[in-house]
Amino acid sequence: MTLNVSTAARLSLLITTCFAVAACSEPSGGSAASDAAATVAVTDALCRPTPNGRQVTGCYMTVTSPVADTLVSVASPVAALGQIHETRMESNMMMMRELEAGLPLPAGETVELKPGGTHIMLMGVAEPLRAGQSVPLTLTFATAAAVEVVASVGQPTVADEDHSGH
Ligand SMILES: [Cu+2]
Repeated sequence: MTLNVSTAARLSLLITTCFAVAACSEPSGGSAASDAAATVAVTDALCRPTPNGRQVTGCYMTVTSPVADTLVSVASPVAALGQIHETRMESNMMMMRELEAGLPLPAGETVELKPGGTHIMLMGVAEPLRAGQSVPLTLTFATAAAVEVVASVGQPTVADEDHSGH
């Protein structure tokens, strides 16, 4: 709950700052407007509860960028490390691999991070994550401004087999 409140406060501060900047630069041209239009939309953020005794979990969300961009990293205060993983079949085995160059976001296309596909992996999760909690995530992009979201903790509704390797 503390995290929720402080994240909300920071977000509203961010929004206020954006409005102030847009208002100041409005007479000089459209650059502020196009920056605002390039904001990446992130919805449906969800992190799985951590399995007993494990400090690793997967997070899922949908990401839509109005212009071509790349999701380059994801960080969270609850985890030592965040990685972007893809899931692939190799020799009939489901393998996960870090997307070291990030996840491409084609212009205007909704990119789904979901079980069995591309996902966020949080590692070094110090405190166990339980259903009903929330997890702040900061997404960093190659071009667009970073986006902060609060993921809820729960089981995804879709079939999942992607974390058998962890
Ligand atoms: Cu993974």
